[in-house]
Amino acid sequence: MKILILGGDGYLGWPTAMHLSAHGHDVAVVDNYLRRRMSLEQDVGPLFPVPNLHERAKLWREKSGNDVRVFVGDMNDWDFVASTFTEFTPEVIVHYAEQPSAPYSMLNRETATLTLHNNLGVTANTIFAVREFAPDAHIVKLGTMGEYGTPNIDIEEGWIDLEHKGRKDRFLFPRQAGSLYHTTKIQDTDLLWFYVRVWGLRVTDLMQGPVYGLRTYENDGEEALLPFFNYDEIFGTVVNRFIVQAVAGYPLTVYGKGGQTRGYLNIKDTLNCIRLSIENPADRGELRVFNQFTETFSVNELAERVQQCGSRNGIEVKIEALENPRKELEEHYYNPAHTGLLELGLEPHFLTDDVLDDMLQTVLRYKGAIRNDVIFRGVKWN
Ligand code: USQ
Repeated sequence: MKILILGGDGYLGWPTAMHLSAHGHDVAVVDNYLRRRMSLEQDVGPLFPVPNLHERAKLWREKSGNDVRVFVGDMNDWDFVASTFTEFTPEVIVHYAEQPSAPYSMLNRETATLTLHNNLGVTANTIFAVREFAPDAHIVKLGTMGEYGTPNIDIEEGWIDLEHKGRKDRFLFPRQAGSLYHTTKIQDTDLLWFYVRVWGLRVTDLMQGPVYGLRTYENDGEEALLPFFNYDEIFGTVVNRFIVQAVAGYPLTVYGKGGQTRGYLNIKDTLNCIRLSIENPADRGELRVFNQFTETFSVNELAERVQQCGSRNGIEVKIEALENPRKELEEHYYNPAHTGLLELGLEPHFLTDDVLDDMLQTVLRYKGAIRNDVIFRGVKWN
């Protein structure tokens, strides 16, 4: 299939491009390098330098013999959107092109409005472009498990059947996010659902949990093809951060009581989930929702696992409970359904000791590049 990946430069975008290309699809990537610019602006950066998209596409061509086309531009700019869609004519659009950081969205008014404009503007332009240039295309949109928040009831897979005063109907599962970034993902879902109803779009909305890892089948640990790997407070996510902190000898930064529980997945499973969603598309007029994670952990459990990983590898790892800069429940019920992707054939790669050890060994190669000053800044929610 002809697949256009929006946000092809990001942590997941480029690995997805190589994965789909390796599986025989005709892939193009779009990015305006927003993530790189935001990192520079905040004086943070990935653990190791990442070649730009043209360079990565060249490296991938040498390795696989496959072409990945590169479009550099802003999906908020309609002229760019129109020319990209007319030139490439996608059958599938994978939409990762969002400001992905909760702390960044909570820094100040400017970062909040950038998050709103970028995330909602790109989603709206994607919808309009599909309607105008690729009406039968399938939109595969990255949402987040954070859309649901942490309600005191079981979380269903996207939808809930309600009975009220003797009558029944089906609704999107209630959503109440914990950051502005996560809130824009709720708004994306609402936009998509509206246009699914009025224009009969074909959409899969993937409620993804925090992703970890570096190694994919396509990069096989090869340095120049590794993903953009952030470990700073703004753009790094908890498992990747804890591994880097362990290597740096920095006490693991558990926020508050550490009972915050989320659904996690290996980067390899993100790629498989995206491919399975593409190869088994949603119907026209369907908003299909999958909860995309493979296992749940609390922050305390993750910290202990990383501490044990340190001891196996001869590194003493300390854990430090910090005052939580975020506003979130630190002890809560969490039981989300996640059967849809397993039914499509997902075979999970769990967070085993081997996976943790492999991550730690990879990060050890870059120990000298770790900047302790970016690990914790304490971006406060209020
Ligand atoms: N946490 C710590 N210490 C840290 C970093 C995080 O205790 O040093 C805690 C946070 O307070 C939170 C949990 O770990 O309770 C997860 O935080 P995170 O920074 O790994 O993830 P989050 O901000 O929720 O966002 C990340 C991605 C986002 C994606 C989301 C999925 O940045 O793009 O949507 O994971 S989910 O968490 O399910 O909403």
